[in-house]
Amino acid sequence: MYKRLFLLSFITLFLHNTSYPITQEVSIVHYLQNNMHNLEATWSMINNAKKITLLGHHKPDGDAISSTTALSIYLESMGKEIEVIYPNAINVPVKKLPKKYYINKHEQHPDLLIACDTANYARIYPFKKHFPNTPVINIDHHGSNEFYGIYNFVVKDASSCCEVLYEIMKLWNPQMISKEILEVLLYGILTDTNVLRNQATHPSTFRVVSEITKADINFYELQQEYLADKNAQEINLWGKLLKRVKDNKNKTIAWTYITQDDLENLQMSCIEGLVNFLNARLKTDIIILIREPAITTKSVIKTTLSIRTKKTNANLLAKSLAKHIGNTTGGGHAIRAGMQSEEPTHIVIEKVTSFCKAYA
Ligand SMILES: [Mn+2]
Repeated sequence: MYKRLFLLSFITLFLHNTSYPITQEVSIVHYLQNNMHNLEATWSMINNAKKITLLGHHKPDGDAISSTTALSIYLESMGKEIEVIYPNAINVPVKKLPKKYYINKHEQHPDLLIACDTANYARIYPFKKHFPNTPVINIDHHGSNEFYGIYNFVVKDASSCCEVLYEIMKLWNPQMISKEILEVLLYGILTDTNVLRNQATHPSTFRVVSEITKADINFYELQQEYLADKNAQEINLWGKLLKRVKDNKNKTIAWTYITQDDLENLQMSCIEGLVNFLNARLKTDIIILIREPAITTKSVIKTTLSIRTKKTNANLLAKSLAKHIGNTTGGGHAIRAGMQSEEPTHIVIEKVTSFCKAYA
C-alpha cells in the first residue's frame, strides 16, 4: 500500500517537474470559449429553425462528408428536418452518409444553413443564389477561410472540421453526442490527418481521439476500414506503377506515371493516395506522379502532375518544372503542388525524366 502510494506520488512529481518544455495544446476549446456568445446565438438559431440545410465543399473529402453527416445525426435527434448538399459527386470512401443528401441541387427551403469544412464561396453550393435570405453558419479549419457566415467558427490550427465540431457539440449539448456520431467524427479526423500521421496532427487531436476512443469506439477497426479500401486488381495496378518508380543519381527526386491504358476497367480514383504513400515511404525529398486524365472534348488538358516534397518548396519546384515542360498551369503550397499540361502524356514523361535526371 505504502509502496504504491510512494510510486504514485513519485509519478505525479515527475509529471509536474518535467525537464522538457511542455508546449501549449492548440486550444480549440479556448477559441470556442472566447466565442461563447456567438456559439450560444447559433444554438438558439438552431433551436428556432425547423429546416436546416448543411453544406460541404466541392469534391467532398472524408472530413467534409463526416462533419456534415455527424452534424446531421446530431440535429435530427432534435427533430430538425435536415438536408445535406455537396456540389459534386462523392468519390472517396466514407464511414456513413447523411440520411438525406443531394448533389448540386436542393429540395427544402431552409431556415438556417450550416457550412462545414469549406474555405470559400467558390467551393460551395451557390446558397446566395438559391437562399439569399437564409443565415449561414460557417464551421471550418482552413487558414484561407473567407468568413462568409453570420457566425464563423474557424479554428485554423485544428486537424479537421470534425475536431472543431466535436468541441462545439460538447459545448452545445454533450448528452446528444451518440456513439454513432463519435465514430463518424473520428473517421473524419483520421482522413484529414492521414491516420494521425501528417502535420495537421496536434496535441489537441490526440486528446480528442483519446476522449472518443474512451467511449468504446474501436480505433483499430476504424483506421483499418479507412486504409484497407482496395481489391486485388487495384493493388496490382499500384504494383505496376510502383515498378515504374525511378530516382535520380543523388536520390533526391523520384517519379512515376499512369496512362489511361494502364487503367483497363479501373477508375483513376483507385490510385488516390499513391503519391502520399510514395512520399511517406521513399527517402527522396521530392515525388512526382504523372497522370493521363480521361480525354474529354471540353478539356485541353492532356496530362496532370502531382508533386510532394519534404524539404524543397513544392510550389517553387513546380514553377521551374513548368518552364521545362511548357503549356502548363497550376500552383500549390510548400509541401504539395499540382500542375496541368496541354502536352501529351508521353512527351511530359520524357520531359520530367530529363528534368529529374539533371536535378541535383
Ligand atoms: Mn478538412
